[in-house]
Amino acid sequence: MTTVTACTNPNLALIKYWGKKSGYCDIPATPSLSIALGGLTTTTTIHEAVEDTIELDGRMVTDVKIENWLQKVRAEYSIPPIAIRSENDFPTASGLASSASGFSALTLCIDGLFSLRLDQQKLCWLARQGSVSAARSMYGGFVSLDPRTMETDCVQLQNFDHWDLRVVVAVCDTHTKVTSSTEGMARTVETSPFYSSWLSKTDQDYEDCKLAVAQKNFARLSEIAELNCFRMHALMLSSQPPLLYWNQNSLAAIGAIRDLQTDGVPVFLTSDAGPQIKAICMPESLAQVRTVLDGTVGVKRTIVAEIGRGPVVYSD
Ligand code: 2P0
Repeated sequence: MTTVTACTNPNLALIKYWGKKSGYCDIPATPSLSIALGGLTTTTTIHEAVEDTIELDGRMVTDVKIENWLQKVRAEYSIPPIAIRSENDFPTASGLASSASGFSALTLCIDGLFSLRLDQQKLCWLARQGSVSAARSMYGGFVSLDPRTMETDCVQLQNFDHWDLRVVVAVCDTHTKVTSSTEGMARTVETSPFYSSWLSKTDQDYEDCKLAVAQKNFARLSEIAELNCFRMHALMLSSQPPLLYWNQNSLAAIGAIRDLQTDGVPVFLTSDAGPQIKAICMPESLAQVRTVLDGTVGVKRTIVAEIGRGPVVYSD
């Protein structure tokens, strides 16, 4: 085997991770629950080389996050220099967590090429050393990452075909974000007077969301996921200096989704550490939701995803 390729999906959290456990860089403070974004793929290929090289979306780059991650991996396993080539079939500046799909794909490539044969929890642990949310991209479907368990378990709660939901991403800005998630959440933990409330509320949001997903209760899921998203953005805003990830186009997209809800369309929104707004709906409302967001002044484009099936790995 000379090369290994892994294809993974980015993921979208319905219950958010914002803040690490005190003293750790790889353990979230609260449980999160995400969906794999099918139709959006990161494809990563690696092979042995004379020195480490990284090619991202066709360009040779220096990537400190990947280099630091490789150092951590080599502290555990004997890994020779590798050439990495990684491509996203979705825009990197679209706010679609390419670090999650990127680190999960890279983890699977290393496991495959060097026959590490790691079990699923160890793979998730390794991916988390790059980006905590990368552990969730190790699975398709509905996924939970729970730090309250012994191993900080990352598990698939439901397979991709459990519930046919669609996601419409309203791209509201195409520039790279100013404050990274890592930096932003560290600032929140240090400075927000509301961080302890966030910690005490998220466990319940997570349990409620898990139940709504199991029961396929769209109305309940809408309520909990929006609440959790707005709580996270309120928390970000309460940091010092404040973290405002939205722009006027994000507010226009939120307004458009609110209008759809007022008209009785089953749709809800969520948003991460960036300006993009994501609308989640049932397949029968997809065309209407997309048309409205495409027609909203300020929305640059829309991207549609379904529930993803999870990673695929192959070798040559
Ligand atoms: C999430 N985010 O649960 C939340 C919502 C952003 C907002 O996971 O520091 O890129 O590398 O662990 O994994 C972004 O966090 O940050 C994230 P690090 P990561 O999806």
